[in-house]
Amino acid sequence: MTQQEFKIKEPRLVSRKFLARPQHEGVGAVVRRSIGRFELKYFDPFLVLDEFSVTAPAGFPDHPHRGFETVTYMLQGAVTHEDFEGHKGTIEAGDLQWMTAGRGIVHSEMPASQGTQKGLQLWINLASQNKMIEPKYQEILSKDIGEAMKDGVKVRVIAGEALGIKSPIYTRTPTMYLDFILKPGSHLQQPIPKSWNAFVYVLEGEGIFGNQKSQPISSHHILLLGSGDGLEAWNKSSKQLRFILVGGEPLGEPVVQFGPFVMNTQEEIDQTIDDFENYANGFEKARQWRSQSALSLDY
Ligand code: FJE
Ligand code: FE
Repeated sequence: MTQQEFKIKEPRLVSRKFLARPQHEGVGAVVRRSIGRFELKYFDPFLVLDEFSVTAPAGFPDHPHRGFETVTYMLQGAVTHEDFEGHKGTIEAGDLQWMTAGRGIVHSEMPASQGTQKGLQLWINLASQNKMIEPKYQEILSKDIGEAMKDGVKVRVIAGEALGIKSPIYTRTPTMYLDFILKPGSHLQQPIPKSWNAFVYVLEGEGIFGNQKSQPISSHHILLLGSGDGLEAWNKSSKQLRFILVGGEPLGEPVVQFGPFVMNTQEEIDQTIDDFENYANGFEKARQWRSQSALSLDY
């Protein structure tokens, strides 16, 4: 059955809603954190969702990660990343970096130009058997992200599949990540696997989600979706509506987090801190390394 023929039998309703207010993170950066805040510590398999805003000289200087993936999707401006293996690049508006930290990455993420750089960073947990894998990057330029348009609904397929377009991104934790723009008066029906957790984060405009009679939701809100086989959304306003729909298969494993290290047990976290301090088990190259941006800004 093709996606066009798919009928949603059990639309998912909004089960919880949060407004992500600005908070300070990194060095002088501002993030609107929806997942990862106190009231919503974890939405299996998602650890953090930040809508970030950085203006030079602010940024996210040299810091480590272990045990999960970071997905950075730029909305405005550009960010330069550099890691301790010499992997370096700049991601611009519409570009995507899908980084599997695995056993360990130390990197910096800094504004690449003047003005304000905006984007989304999502942290996706890895299953216990994948936490110590080799780090890996998947990078896609804006022009290479698959898009489709149908009945006033435009989608950019970051991960997964929509309107017959498939993303080339390999998701170790099965994930869908769709960027939708709905013209005024349009209606969306998007299948979501039944066993997955899924949420909507509104970027622009106002939308109605789940139930046609519910109140319109505006930007910077996250909506956790309840059970069902898909999402229905409506734009009944006079402006365009933009939001992301993200879903993932829950891992159902214990989570022990210490800042940028996410493991299954306290023993594994203690080992990780030990590895980081002693440049071992994946952190060997951190011994001598400092990012160019850190050196030039004298952090
Ligand atoms: C981090 C504090 C941080 N959200 N959004 C502590 F700020 C970070 C971190 C980020 C980050 C980076 C970008 Cl480019 C976008 C972000 C948090 O780097 F990793 C820890 N541990
Ligand atoms: Fe990082």
